[in-house]
Amino acid sequence: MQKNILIAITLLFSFYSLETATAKGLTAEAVLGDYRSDPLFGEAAAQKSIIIEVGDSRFAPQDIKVQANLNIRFVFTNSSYQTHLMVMANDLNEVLSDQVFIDAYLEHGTAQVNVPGGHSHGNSSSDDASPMVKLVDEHPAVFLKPGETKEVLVRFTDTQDVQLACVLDKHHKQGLKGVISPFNPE
Ligand SMILES: [Cu+2]
Repeated sequence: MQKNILIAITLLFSFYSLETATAKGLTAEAVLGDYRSDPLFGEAAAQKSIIIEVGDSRFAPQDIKVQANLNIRFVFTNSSYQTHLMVMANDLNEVLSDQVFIDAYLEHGTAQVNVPGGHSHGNSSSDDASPMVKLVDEHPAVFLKPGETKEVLVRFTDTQDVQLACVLDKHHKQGLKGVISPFNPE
């Protein structure tokens, strides 16, 4: 009888100390490793942020200089009454002629489910605050309904100029077109 109580007390203490030890060692780093340097760690992976306000016939800034080989976070806010699909490409015509690419964003935009609290879920994360770092060849894009703010993480691997434009309803011809110029630091 007494032996059982002793065992019970011993077990209780060992559980207690085990729990305490685990709680003390339980940091984000212990679970996730060096997550801050993980390129998939979204916002934390951005080394620079650029805020772009999209209007009806122009966006600002429209002439953007970025350092090459850095993760640049582009945050777009649509302050117009129209829907825009802002895309980056070395050759904008490649995107304009790629209706499948454009349609994927349009469908996603309408199929999007809004959850109370403002967080949105879609069945594709291609234009959401996706934690993926995009390359120019992948044609980084954000689909923006009026009033929406969305972001995309991009890395420019060379210093070739990149076109940034809305590819919907010929908006690029109405002024929604600009240039991103990557540079290498001296
Ligand atoms: Cu547009």
